[in-house]
Amino acid sequence: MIKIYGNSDSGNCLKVRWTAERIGAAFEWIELDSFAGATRTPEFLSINPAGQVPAIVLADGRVLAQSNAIIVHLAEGSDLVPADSYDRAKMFEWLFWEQYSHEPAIAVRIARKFFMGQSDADLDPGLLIKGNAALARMELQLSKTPYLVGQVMTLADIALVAYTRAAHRGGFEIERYPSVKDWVARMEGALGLSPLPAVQG
Ligand SMILES: N[C@@H](CCC(=O)N[C@@H](CS)C(=O)NCC(=O)O)C(=O)O
Repeated sequence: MIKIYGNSDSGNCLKVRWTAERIGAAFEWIELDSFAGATRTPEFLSINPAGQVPAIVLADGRVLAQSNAIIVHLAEGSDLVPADSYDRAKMFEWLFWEQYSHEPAIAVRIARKFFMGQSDADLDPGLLIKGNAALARMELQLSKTPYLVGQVMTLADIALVAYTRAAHRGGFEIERYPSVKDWVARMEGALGLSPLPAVQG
């Protein structure tokens, strides 16, 4: 059985959980509070020296970290990875883009504003600009195709929906991106997720 070390508040970790569930992999979820330093203990550092979740331990003891590397490994050979080489490369285009141009703005703003309670005045204004640019990039694609790579759901959609569905927690207005909003609802339906509640106050 695969062990998944994760934090249920982390989109990077949830994308691993959703992929494992979707492909029907047997797994044990080990919850670690990354906000409280649980990824920096000697025990966890011996699993992932980078001190981050998600990390998985395969049945034979091999370890894998980095959310998008993990989901690619888990979903190999499934319908979440396009057979066509161009479409597969497009999926990777979105996965790399997610880690460089989406997650560092949207996930970071969610963490600082929603989980750490920082005020807008204390936040780097560049996070809002970069996050809105990422949402606009997604809107451009999703106004043309129902999923990021085209007509069917791939790992790109699972990876990108993790923080996009929580973007309002970071102060982003998803209503400004109607195709993204519709896609989030479509993805939540496909993954069996309830919409996240609006943020109070
Ligand atoms: N690029 C990594 C990012 C992983 C990451 O930032 N994990 C955070 C939780 S979302 C973490 O473990 N932070 C704890 C720490 O750095 O001490 C991935 O996609 O897996």
